[in-house]
Amino acid sequence: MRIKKFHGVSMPEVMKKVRSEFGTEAVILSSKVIKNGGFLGLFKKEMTEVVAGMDPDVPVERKKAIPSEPLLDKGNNRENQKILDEITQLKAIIQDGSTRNPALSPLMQELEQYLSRQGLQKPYVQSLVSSILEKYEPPNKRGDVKRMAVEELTDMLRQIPSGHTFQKRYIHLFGPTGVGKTTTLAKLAGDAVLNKGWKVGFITTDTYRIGAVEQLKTYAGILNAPVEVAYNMEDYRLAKEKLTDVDLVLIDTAGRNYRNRAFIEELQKVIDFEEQADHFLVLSLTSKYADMQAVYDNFSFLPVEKIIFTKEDETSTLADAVNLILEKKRGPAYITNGQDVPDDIQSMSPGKIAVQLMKGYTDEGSG
Ligand SMILES: Nc1nc2c(ncn2[C@@H]2O[C@H](COP(=O)(O)OP(=O)(O)OP(=O)(O)O)[C@@H](O)[C@H]2O)c(=O)[nH]1
Ligand SMILES: [Mg+2]
Repeated sequence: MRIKKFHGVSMPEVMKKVRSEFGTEAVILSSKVIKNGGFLGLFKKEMTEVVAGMDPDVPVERKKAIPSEPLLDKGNNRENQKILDEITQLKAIIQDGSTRNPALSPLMQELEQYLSRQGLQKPYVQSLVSSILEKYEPPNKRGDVKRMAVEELTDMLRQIPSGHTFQKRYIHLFGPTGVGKTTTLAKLAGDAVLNKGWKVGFITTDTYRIGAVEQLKTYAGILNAPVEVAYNMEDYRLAKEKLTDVDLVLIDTAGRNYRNRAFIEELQKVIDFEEQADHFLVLSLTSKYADMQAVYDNFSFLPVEKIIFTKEDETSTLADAVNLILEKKRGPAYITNGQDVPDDIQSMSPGKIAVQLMKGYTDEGSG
């Protein structure tokens, strides 16, 4: 590890120096305020001193070439015990597996641990913590830490377009089985009919699951909206022609195991992706992150602009939504939080997500 001291008049200034020399991988080992300069001990200026370290990329060959001098010295028991103790400590730190960085202030360590426990991926935890250290004076109250984290997280998420404004005439929903596509489509239709006074129509291409058409027809009946069923691309185009007098057409699709690319190819045979339409991928927050990534990746070559995350009420954290948004640079259009149509859906903004993720971080106590 390369270790170096950095100085500056403020923490943000020093952090900038650390980053420009050591990059984002730098580890802060300690920080303190020191007095510098002056004359005969007078007029000294306050400076911030940070000791930072960085792991240079040691090539594999060099690692092998380390001389084979014995680490433990045969005759010196006390010295040997000291080395063994240090190795044990290092092992414990490595096995801990958390992002705990003992060089950070206790409050910032606590923030790191909170975010990691929520399930936020390590690089995002680290970049959040370093932007806080870079931009603000070191916080000394939990309330301040929370406010800064919400602000920084909002900033990170704001780079990626989110929300939905009903600009396009067609809305398509795709996604794995049972994530809530049909229910969400009914919620969106409810919003358009009840709040905008629009006339809506549905097309369903889910001719696969028994009862799927009836399920949609039940919702459509309540909203007094027509339903067209499409078995193939020709039906799909005809259905659109039949619905020219409605303001918004909502298109439901069958839930399939989209970790398998073949199902996406099948989908392309029925849905026209060239169409000027909103294409939303629906993912349940109760599913495993690796599976969400795999499904997203399979859809990534299609014009899927945004993600709808469902079943927020069945999970304790939005961390995986944040991970996916930041990793794939695709924002959320909505988050749904219950089975009730049309109420249990929220348009998502970066601020709301940030507040949600930090809501378990209380102003007092630990956690
Ligand atoms: N808890 C909870 N349940 C939801 C939510 N959205 C949908 N559901 C429930 O999830 C189940 C499946 O919903 P559907 O809308 O049929 O899901 P789908 O994706 O259309 O399912 P397939 O068409 O079979 O792939 C139903 O019991 C819904 O009530 C939500 O936000 N929270
Ligand atoms: Mg369905």
